[in-house]
Amino acid sequence: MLRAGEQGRGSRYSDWVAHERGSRLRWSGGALAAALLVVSFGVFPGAPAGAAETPGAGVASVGLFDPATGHWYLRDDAGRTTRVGRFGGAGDVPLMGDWDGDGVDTPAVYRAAAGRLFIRNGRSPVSFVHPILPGGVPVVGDFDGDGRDTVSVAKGGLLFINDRLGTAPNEPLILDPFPLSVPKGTEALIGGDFDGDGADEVAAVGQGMVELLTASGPVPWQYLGVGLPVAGDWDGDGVDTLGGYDMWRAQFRLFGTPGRGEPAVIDYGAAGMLPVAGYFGALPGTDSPPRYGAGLPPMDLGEEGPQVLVLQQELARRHLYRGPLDGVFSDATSHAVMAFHKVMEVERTWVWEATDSLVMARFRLPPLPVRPDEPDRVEVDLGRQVAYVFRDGQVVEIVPVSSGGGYRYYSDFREMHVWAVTPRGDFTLYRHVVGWDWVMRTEEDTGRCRPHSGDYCVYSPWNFAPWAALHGYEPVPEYPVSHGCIRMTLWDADALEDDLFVGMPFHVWDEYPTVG
Ligand SMILES: [Ca+2]
Ligand SMILES: [Ca+2]
Ligand SMILES: [Ca+2]
Ligand SMILES: [Ca+2]
Repeated sequence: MLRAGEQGRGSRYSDWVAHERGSRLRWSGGALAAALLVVSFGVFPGAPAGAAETPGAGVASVGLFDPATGHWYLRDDAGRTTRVGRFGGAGDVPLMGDWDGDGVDTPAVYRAAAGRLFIRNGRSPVSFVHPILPGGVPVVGDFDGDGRDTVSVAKGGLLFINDRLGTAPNEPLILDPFPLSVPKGTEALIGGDFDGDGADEVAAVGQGMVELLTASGPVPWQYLGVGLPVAGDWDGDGVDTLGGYDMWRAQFRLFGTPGRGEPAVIDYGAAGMLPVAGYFGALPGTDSPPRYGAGLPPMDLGEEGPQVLVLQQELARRHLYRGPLDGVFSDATSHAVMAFHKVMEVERTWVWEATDSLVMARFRLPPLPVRPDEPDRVEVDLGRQVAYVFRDGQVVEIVPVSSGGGYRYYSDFREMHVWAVTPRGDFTLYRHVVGWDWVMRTEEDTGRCRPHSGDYCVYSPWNFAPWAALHGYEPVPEYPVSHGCIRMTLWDADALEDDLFVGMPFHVWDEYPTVG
């Protein structure tokens, strides 16, 4: 058993390599339970929970990678910064590890699209390039406890641990034959010696929840909350614990033993930078820190990376986003950003603007009608062009919509000129068809339309009046454009299938007056 305040990683490794080699990740359920007890209830009473300021060679530090410049800002315990690089760039996942086993962690980047791992050792400009699984989620760790960190990549719900790929050229990839299963919805993997036995385990993080990956499957472990995960031995007790980098606050929060004490908070951050952690060794510490700045950088359609994931998480938390949390600025992400702009009454653009982080900081819903006798209902705000879905008295979805454009047009169905106007008032959803459907007139109409043959079709309509439904359609622009129906995106129509029901109250209004 380790003592509190056990020294540095280098000595720990040399002590442990002999008897820990080959122990691997194949914990039995019982061994894991025992390990979890150690972690959860703490057998190190002398260990200050989450005290990152404890001096000593064995204390991990945090840093930031700037994808825009390839610079790495490494922060030491005294808060001084050493800048290294340039190494890596936009789209790269920054990693830190002790690739050569000298006790000092150095950078690597995982270039997912290309399936390449670039490893840099020390301050040498030489880096080693290894082919590696593309399009996966990387994790660094010393999984076999030999003192050298390696990179493994999870894909398709499986993580094959790899104990090679370091600072030797042309090192063959030797994957462990027993893959660990990775939970669905995993956003990041993080390696660390969470039980202090000298070999690293892998934790999976998704929606702020952390699960430990074991040979017998993922095991729920702790709640991390908002932030990109890092791990390290912040207090030098020989046990790694988690931390999170909160981009919105430009702040690291370093946790100690789960459930014990408050996290240590380090204000260190800059918009657009990504967190790393490790044992950086003796650094000069004479460089300027990155210019402090909270929030996310501007982002465009098609952009990928952790900052996009952080944005998706926040939009989902605000009920604006119903797509996958995959770090890809997709159409669904773009429409969620549009909904955000509509709700906040700022310029209706499809991209994340430089000023949007400040807008998000003051995000709140506009005044909405109070209807205590209608806990489940829809409120359509034609002024902002959004629909609010209430369940149990709470807004559970904010949906960008496009309503009647206010122009006059000839209707083939009704064989007359009509105005493209959405009816206002208090209604009830009375008819629903799943999938593509004609523009419906009566309850007897059935879905027979062919969406690509020139028929005027709508997707999964919810009628609230004759000729008027909330339905899926393409496109859903930022302004009112429909013939009188209320358009939403096809994916929102699918996502709302479980939120809406026939008989649900449905209210349509232009502007809800602010009280007072
Ligand atoms: Ca090293
Ligand atoms: Ca190793
Ligand atoms: Ca371990
Ligand atoms: Ca620790």
